[in-house]
Amino acid sequence: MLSLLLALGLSAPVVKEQAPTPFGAVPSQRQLAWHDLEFYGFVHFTTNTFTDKEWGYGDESPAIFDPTDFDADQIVGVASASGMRGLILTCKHHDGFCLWPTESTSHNVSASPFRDGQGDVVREFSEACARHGIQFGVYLSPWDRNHPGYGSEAYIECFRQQLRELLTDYGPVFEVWWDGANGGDGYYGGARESRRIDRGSYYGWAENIAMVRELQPNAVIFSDAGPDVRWLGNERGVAGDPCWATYTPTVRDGESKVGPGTTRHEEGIHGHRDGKYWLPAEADVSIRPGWFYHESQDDYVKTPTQLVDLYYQSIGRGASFLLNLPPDRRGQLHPRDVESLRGFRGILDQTFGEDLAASAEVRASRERGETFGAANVLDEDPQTYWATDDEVRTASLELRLDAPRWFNVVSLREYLPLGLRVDDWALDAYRDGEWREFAQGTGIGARRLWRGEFQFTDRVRLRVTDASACPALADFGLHAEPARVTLHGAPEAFLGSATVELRCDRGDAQVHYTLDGSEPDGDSPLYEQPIELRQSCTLRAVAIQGGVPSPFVVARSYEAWSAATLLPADAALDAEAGAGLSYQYFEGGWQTLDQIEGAEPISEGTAQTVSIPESARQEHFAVSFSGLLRVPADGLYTLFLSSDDGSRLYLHDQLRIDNDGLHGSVEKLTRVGLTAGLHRIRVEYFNATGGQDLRLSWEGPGFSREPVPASALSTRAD
Ligand code: FUL
Repeated sequence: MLSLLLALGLSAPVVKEQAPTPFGAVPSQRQLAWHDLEFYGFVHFTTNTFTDKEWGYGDESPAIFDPTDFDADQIVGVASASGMRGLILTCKHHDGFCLWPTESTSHNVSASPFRDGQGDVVREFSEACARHGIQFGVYLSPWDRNHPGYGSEAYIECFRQQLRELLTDYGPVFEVWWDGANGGDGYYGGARESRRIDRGSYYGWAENIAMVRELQPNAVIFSDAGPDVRWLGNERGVAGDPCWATYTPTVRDGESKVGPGTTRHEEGIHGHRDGKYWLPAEADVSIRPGWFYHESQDDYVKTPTQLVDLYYQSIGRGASFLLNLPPDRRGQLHPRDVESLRGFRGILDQTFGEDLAASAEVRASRERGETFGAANVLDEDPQTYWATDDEVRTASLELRLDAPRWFNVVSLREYLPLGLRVDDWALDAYRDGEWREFAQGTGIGARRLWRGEFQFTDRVRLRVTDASACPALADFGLHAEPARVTLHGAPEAFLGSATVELRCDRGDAQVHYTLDGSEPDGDSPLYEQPIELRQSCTLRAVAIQGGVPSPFVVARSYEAWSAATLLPADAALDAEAGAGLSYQYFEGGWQTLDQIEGAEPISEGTAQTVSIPESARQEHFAVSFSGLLRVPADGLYTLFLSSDDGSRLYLHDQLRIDNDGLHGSVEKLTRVGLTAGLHRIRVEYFNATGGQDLRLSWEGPGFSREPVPASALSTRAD
């Protein structure tokens, strides 16, 4: 053919190399668009904001929904300034109150004083999203604790009408969010009873999905079962490492079929390498312990540093990051949440504002011709990628920078339309005449962020060490986080005096600090040697590079204690019966530990550590542990209690940690001076639905933080 063309004097057509064939499950167009969002928010707002609850029972009067200064633009403006590309509003939470004037039930915003009964929160919200150029999504709880017909066909009609209204009247919707908490006790139009439904079949999911497809073909649907985006099984916002975008949801024992709330969601954290579907993970978490606003949690807003960690633990592992921002009773985001988001954004902007690889030269060990050349990983175009010939399973890409640079973040992306191809990889830096490996990992997918110790080099290499199909990589970037100071040595509480050491992760930065809690700057004392602390104080330190202070400010309060304040061991308790603690196990639906009082235990036993007994069911149970804590030496101890949902810890029958309430995994601590010997301890815990977690750890004189071991626990003889 070619010779024929030449003979005829015609030039040969430009033959582009053929693209590799896709491997395994691949994303749909709507999923590809969703991957681009990466970071978006939840807004939990309803009657719960005014009753101070996490789950309304369904009997709340609409009269209480009365925000004093609702401002959708404030909420959406803050979200968009923090980098969110969409917001999902709880149009209806489990209590059934609808934030729009729906025709489906009178239990809605038009029966409230908000805008004199003429208001529509969903409209104000969706319009504010459009004004700020971010996408709008809907949370519509399948469970409805208000509706009289919940459990029968009548409610399904109502649910579908609500869905139809939300998907028809409020413009484009990017995500429909279906929760798995389904069925249980509620008001149900006055019946006040418990209603169980078959989660797999009751809602007729196939028809609901078809309705979303018909009315909003570009919207993705979220649930633990997908079909487009999956829950990853915890509400801490942390994806597994690796977190494959491919997944095959399977039903839990006792459930009829795959649907929201029926799956083995614990498998969502890693996904399945050979999963049947492209069903990527979404990592959801609240900026506060609760999903709704509670004034009592104003001191527990996640810090910028914690939010940045979550960014790497979600987006950095290929999941999306869904961060909840709960408006307060004014109907706006609280100043502390706003401040934290600003700090978070500042850190990310400084980190990702410059790609140190952008002007590098790039070479590949193998290339699939010019169209799929190595340079594609450096251009800004996500549609171009580097690939190798089909049979290649190991290959490398080298970046040569114009001069040695500091970096501690590496960003990688696969070209998703061709599926997940890379299994294992490693990163090397060229230093002192040789390649040195500084990282390795499994899986790349939508985005893989390696973050670790600073490297200083002008040559960086990615090695694909194993792949299931020839690699196809769209992005390879290098970034430097602002410098960060860490504190070492002195514990947060000490007897007498203690010494603290300040370390900075960048050799080219200087550290300045204050001891009176004030903001440190270049005029504050320069850190030169370890600081001796003799009294309670708040230490704040910052790294300054080239005159610019880092947005990472480290702050810690230290307490100086005296020996006279130690809590004495209970001399009457020197009889120990055996290792571990006694426990009682309860079953039932609760929102707080107070409600368990007086309940009869279903079983009793001995537990080696404070953790959820293996025999416990998935949801709606409680456990109470009691016995003795053996304290090895006089001194200061910190006890940390982490739980999802609520927990409490008592020492000598005195409440020391109150971590009660419905919430995701939250850790609280108590610091206490104890003398050596036996101290009475009790821990109470309950789980409603969703993720579950219970951990007790401690640190004390001579040992750093560890789970409280069985050897420090004993049952009581009496
Ligand atoms: C959970 C719900 O029960 C919580 O209230 C919250 O809406 C969260 C995002 O999903 O399972």
